[in-house]
This record gives sequence, C-alpha cells and structure tokens, in this order.
Amino acid sequence: MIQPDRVVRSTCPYCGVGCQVDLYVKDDHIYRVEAPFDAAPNYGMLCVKGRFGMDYVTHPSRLRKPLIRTNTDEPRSVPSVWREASWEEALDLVADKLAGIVRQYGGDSIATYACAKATNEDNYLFQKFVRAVLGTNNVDHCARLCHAGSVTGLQLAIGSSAMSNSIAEMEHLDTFIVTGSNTTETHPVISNFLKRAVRKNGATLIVIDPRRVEMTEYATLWLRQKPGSDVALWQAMAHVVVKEKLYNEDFVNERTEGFAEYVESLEHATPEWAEAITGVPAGDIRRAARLYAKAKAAAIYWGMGISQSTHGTENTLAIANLALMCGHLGRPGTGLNPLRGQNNVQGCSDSGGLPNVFTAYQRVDDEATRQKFEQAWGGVRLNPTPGLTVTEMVDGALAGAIKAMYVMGENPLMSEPNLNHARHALEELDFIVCQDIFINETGAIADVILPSASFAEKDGTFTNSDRRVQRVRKVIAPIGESRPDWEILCDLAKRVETRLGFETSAGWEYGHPAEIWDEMRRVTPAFQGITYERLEREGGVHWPCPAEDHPGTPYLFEEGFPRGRGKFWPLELNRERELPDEEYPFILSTGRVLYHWHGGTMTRRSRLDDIWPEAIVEMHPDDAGTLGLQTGDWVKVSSRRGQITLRVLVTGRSPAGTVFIPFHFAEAAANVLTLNEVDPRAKIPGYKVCAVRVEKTAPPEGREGLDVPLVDRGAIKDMAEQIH
Ligand SMILES: Nc1nc2c(c(=O)[nH]1)N[C@H]1C(S)=C(S)[C@@H](COP(=O)(O)OP(=O)(O)OC[C@H]3O[C@@H](n4cnc5c(=O)[nH]c(N)nc54)[C@H](O)[C@@H]3O)O[C@H]1N2
Ligand SMILES: Nc1nc2c(c(=O)[nH]1)N[C@H]1C(S)=C(S)[C@@H](COP(=O)(O)OP(=O)(O)OC[C@H]3O[C@@H](n4cnc5c(=O)[nH]c(N)nc54)[C@H](O)[C@@H]3O)O[C@H]1N2
Ligand code: SF4
Ligand SMILES: [Mo]
Repeated sequence: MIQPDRVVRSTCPYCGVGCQVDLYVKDDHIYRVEAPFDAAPNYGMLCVKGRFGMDYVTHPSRLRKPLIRTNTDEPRSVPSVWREASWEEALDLVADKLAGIVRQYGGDSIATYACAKATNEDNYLFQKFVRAVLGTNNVDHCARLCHAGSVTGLQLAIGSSAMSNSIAEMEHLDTFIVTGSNTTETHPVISNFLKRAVRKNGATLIVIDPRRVEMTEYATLWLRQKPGSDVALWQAMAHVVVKEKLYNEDFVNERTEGFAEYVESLEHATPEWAEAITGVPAGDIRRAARLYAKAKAAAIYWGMGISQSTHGTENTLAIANLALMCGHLGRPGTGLNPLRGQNNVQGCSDSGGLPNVFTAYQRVDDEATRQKFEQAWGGVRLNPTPGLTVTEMVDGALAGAIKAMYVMGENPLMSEPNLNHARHALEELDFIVCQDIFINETGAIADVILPSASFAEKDGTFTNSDRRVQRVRKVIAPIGESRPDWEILCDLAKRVETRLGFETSAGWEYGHPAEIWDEMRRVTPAFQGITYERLEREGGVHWPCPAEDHPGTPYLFEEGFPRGRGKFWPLELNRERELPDEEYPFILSTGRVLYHWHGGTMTRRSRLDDIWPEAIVEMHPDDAGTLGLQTGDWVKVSSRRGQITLRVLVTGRSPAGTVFIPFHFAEAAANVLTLNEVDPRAKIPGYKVCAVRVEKTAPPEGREGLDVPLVDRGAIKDMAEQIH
C-alpha cells in the first residue's frame, strides 16, 4: 500500500455537479481519488472522470514556462513557432501590446474570454482587470454557448436564471421532466439521484428527447420529438392543461401576470397540431400534460437540447409558461432547473464574467451600481456600455473592430460554431494571448501563452450547478513555472496600469484568494454571508446568503420571483434556419460522451482517452442500411461550411434522419460543420440542428489497416451502475 504524503479535500474540476473529492498525493502526484461518504453534494459517488480523469494535471505536455511566438512575420494561419520566455519578459510584452492597443483604438477594441474552469477568485479579478484597467465590458465566456437561451428565457419569465432546486432534493422527487439533457453522461452523479427517485420513490419521470439517452430507460413516458420542435410540444401541453382546467388558479392569480393573453394565444395549439410538427403522438402529449399538472410537486430539468437553439429563448419560455400555470415553483421538489455544465460556469457568471453585469448580475449600465464599483476599485471610471458577447467578438474580429483577444482558459477554435469562419476571424487579429494549462487549438495561433496552474495547484472556490459555493484546495506545487490565474492577473494589471499612466491603482495586492473573495463579498450582497472560514466548517453554502448567520438558500422563489410576478409569454413558432434537403439530407446533432470534455484539451491527455480514443458519427440502422454502411466504416460528413472524416457507429440512439457527432475530437471537429446562426436575444448558436451529407470514403492516411474494432461504448449501463 502506498502511504500518501497527504490527502486533500477539493472539488472536481469537470462538471457542474461539483462533487467533493479526496485527492491522495505522493511525491506531488495525485495517485488516487476518493469521494467522501459524508459530504454533499455527491455523498460518496463519483463518475469516471472524477475518479480516473485527474491525471491530466501532471501530463507531460503541461505548460511550464511562458511562450512567445517567434514567427510573427508570417500570417497567423501558420502555426506559432515558440520560444520560452521569463515571466518578466512575457508579461511586459503583453502589457506593452494591450496598453498600446487601448491607447490607439480604445479598450473596446479588445475582446476577452473569462474561464468557467477557473475559480471565482480568478474570474472576479479577470473582469476587474478588463473593466477597471482595459476600460471595456467586452468580457464573456462559454456560458454564452451553453445556457444563454435558458438564462435569457428565465430572466424574462421570472427574473432569475439559476437552478431553483438543490441536488439534495432530487432523490425525493415526486414527478419530474428531463428534457434536452443526456444526464447520465453529462451530469452522471445527478443522474444517479434522479434514478434513485424513480427506483426508490417510485417517482414519475417524463423524458422529452429525440435521442434514446439512458434516462429513457427509467421513464414512465418518453416523448421523442423531432429536433428543434420543442415549442410546439410545450405549447400543446399547456393547451391541454388549460382545456382540462388543470392549472393552479391560486398560483396564477397571486404570483403571475399575462395569463389571459397567453391562454388566448394557445387556442390553436392542440395536441394534434403539435403531433404534425413534432412527430409525438397526441395521446402522449395529453398524458404528459396530465402527469405534470396533476402532480403534488413537479420539477423540470433541462440541458443543451433546450438552450442551444436559434430559438433557445422561446424553448425556455415555453417551459416556464407551463411551470407557472401549474404552480410548480417555489416549493420543495418543484422548479425550473437548467443543469449547469462546467465546474464553475455558475461561478464565472456570478463573478461578473459577462458583458452586461458585475458580480451577481448587478448591471453595468446602472449608475448607482457603477459608482459602487468605481469606489471599491480605487476611484476608476467605469465604462457604462455593455460589452460584446462571445459570438459577437468573433464577428468583431472579422470586421476589424476587435484588434486583440485575451483568452483565459477557453478554446474558441474548438467550441465556436462554424470553425472555418471562427478561425478566419481570429486570424485577422493583431494580438492574441492565451492563458491556459495547455496549448489548445486556439493557443496554437496565439502570440503569447501564459502558463496557468491547474485546479490542483491553487486555492479558491467553485460554484456548482445548484449555487453551492465550495472550496478548491492546493494539493501539489504548480507544475514548472506555471502560476495561479489570479496571480498572473495581478502582475499584469499593475503593468498595464503603469503603462496607461493611471494615478489610482485599483489595488492588485492579495496574499491569498481568501482576500479576493472578501473583496468580492463586500460588493455583492448575495455572497455577503459566505466566508472561507464558514466553507471550511460547512463544506459548502448555497447563495443567496446575505449574512453570516443566514443558512444559505437551497431552493429559490418561496416568497416571490426577482421580477415580482412570473410572466407568461405568448410564443411564435420559429423554424430551424437550416433543415435537411436533397443535397444535405441529414440533421446533424452535436453533443457529448461520458469520457470526454469539450475540445478534449484535458480528457485527451488522460487515460480516459484510452476508453474512447476517436471521433464517431452515430447513425440509425435504417439510414446506415440505405447508405450501405456498417459500424467501423469511414465516412465523409459535409455541410455547407466544411467537411470531416470519421467512422460510423450504427445505433438506435439517434432517431432516423439525424446523425450525432460528439465535438471532442480535433481531428474530426464537429464544429467544422455547424451553423453560426444565433438566437437573436440570447446570441446562442443552434448546435443541435444543421443539415449534412454522409458519404462512404477511404480511411485517412495512416489509418488504413490499423483500425481496432469500434465498440459501442455508448452502452454505458455498466458504468452507470458502477458509480454507486
Ligand atoms: N462527459 C461530459 N460531461 C459534460 C460535458 C462534457 O463535455 N463531457 N460538458 C458539460 C457542459 S459545459 C454542459 S453545458 C453539459 C451539457 O449537458 P447535456 O445538455 O446533457 O449535453 P449534450 O450532449 O449537449 O446533450 C443534449 C441533449 O439534448 C438532446 N437534444 C438534441 N436536440 C434536441 C432538441 O431539439 N430538443 C430537445 N429537447 N433535446 C434535444 C440530445 O439528444 C441530448 O440528449 O454537460 C456538462 N457535462
Ligand atoms: N458543436 C458543439 N459545440 C459546442 C457545444 C455543443 O454542444 N456542440 N457546447 C458548447 C458549450 S455548452 C460549452 S460550455 C463550450 C465549452 O467550450 P470551452 O470553454 O471553449 O471548452 P473547454 O475545452 O472546456 O476549454 C477549457 C480550457 O480551459 C483550460 N483550463 C482548465 N483548467 C484551467 C485553469 O485552472 N486555468 C486556466 N486558465 N485554464 C484552464 C483547458 O485546458 C481548456 O483549454 O463549448 C460549446 N461548443
Ligand atoms: S459527476 Fe461531474 S463533478 Fe462529479 S465526478 Fe463526474 S465530472 Fe466530476
Ligand atoms: Mo456548457
């Protein structure tokens, strides 16, 4: 038995469940990961990524020193050739360039990405640097590509966008709907609580998803709608509830507005009308509406299938309308729950990593709020104009309005839609800085790379999907000369301030992330009661938590909604921007598999890659039959934007007419194919529907004859059982 040098409690760096982990360390190496049985939210459970995926931390390709591009005379489309540099030299160079661009073109010509994998403290300082020193609100992050549709819809309906329930409530659910969420693979530990509710509580589960995800096996009722047709389905459910008088009259009268107009707008939305649009039998729609409306308590959980659409806002409003009508909000086991994806995407937004708000959604265009932050940050003048979103930054680069990008821990050249377009845009930039733990596809064309310390090498906090603030603790020394993001930002901010001749320093001296958190607390009423000392004692606290003797808030909206009354929104039916035709006859849906993470930067440098080492395109047996394809055959998949080559996995998980490609694999990047059309309000791209063609092709060079059989690892039942 290895004797650990130490065992340190921390928070898993992958998904928004926020599992607590005990990291066993020997010689600065994490050799074992356990889950404490007595700690929320996971109580002893972990998925395969938490258990076996931490080895990326000490992967040999971790960045050890700052890097500077030497081939600056070549076009950016030529990958960078690097030389190592000292921190002094690299930070001076970045400061010179950024200050120069601010002076010449103004701060609004710089676009920045905050990081949903880094801590709250890192992100608070990042947006402070961008706003107080660079003088722009151009800060956004991957939440835009993620729950922007949900956030925009929920803000309109109730004025708050966080998950209303806690994870702890899940196993006691009575009735719940899961839609557009492949929960087993993307929030595995949450999926276990949900399955427990079914198995142990006899809860009623309705799954609404075009793909036969594993949760369907636990469902009382599974509605398999055509991709992109959700609004019609929810409208028809609301129609049934109205016609059968199943709505909660007291709730509607006391806590909502706009019901009468909404009811009027539903007149045409019969289940038969919806059946024609969605392909779901009218009888099933009626049954689902009754099960949900008649339940004592019912909650709705959703993921990217709802949000990542050019009408993601409408999808969310359609869901909110039904919940408001049935009064399934504000009590335990009821609520609206967008499952947050990244380990700290909730926290990155809460910390002000968004173009229109400071911490906890305090608006930048509100005079009094701005004055408060101006004072807290040493008397700087803050820009009152909301900044650009991630998708607008890419277009701004192409148009020449954006001159430089500062990317802290994101990978737009894997995660943005229509990658050829995104790459083309980024190649136009004068200056790119990436601050990351690895060189990812975006870093490969950067001018400077600043090596960050990973979650295991720094202290701080992450905020998980149910708004629980939890500690991240330093377990090993930073790899090489890498440094925690917050430290890098302090040193850089001071340098840029000096170059811009600032008289008042906004204050960039912190001894420990706890001091950053305390500053953030002082300017954010919702976090005031959460201290490091308290987190040490209690393990985690749910915000809002306005005072140190306040217990925190596991479920929201008991008293009222942040916007006052919940509002019903009549909806139009919007069709997808690109539907299959003769030339491109399949719908492409993109998403995730259990073993990999987004652009693969972390998981492809982990032994998780041994389990799922290559890109695949899932295809229904009927479609494969028509095209004469079998599992393992090589195909070319093309859209109007580009093409990729990968192998086919024939499975009934995808519906006929739709193929599914996970977007984790750089050698066959799904986003080469996707469409960069966005929801007009939320600015989120529709990653779940575009049109593609599939053709049999020869293996790419080097792959002939080398192929291992393709196993259907999508049959993940074994794994699911294993996490108990
Ligand atoms: N293993 C792993 N886990 C992850 C991640 C990862 O990369 N890997 N990423 C994390 C992040 S950031 C996020 S945001 C979450 C995402 O978590 P999910 O939202 O669960 O992930 P997706 O794979 O995008 O799955 C979306 C689901 O939407 C369904 N869908 C497709 N089209 C439609 C439609 O038109 N309507 C509806 N209602 N559903 C549709 C798909 O069939 C699929 O079941 O996962 C998090 N967890
Ligand atoms: N086709 C398609 N595209 C999608 C989606 C989809 O469903 N389909 N989903 C979208 C969604 S929901 C999301 S959230 C985005 C995700 O998109 P991104 O956020 O761009 O993707 P990640 O690969 O998670 O990038 C995280 C980066 O952070 C680095 N990193 C890890 N830890 C740290 C740290 O402590 N500090 C710093 N500085 N860096 C760190 C990693 O090495 C990695 O390079 O992708 C979107 N793109
Ligand atoms: S469920 Fe999420 S937080 Fe928990 S171990 Fe898996 S990836 Fe980590
Ligand atoms: Mo996400």
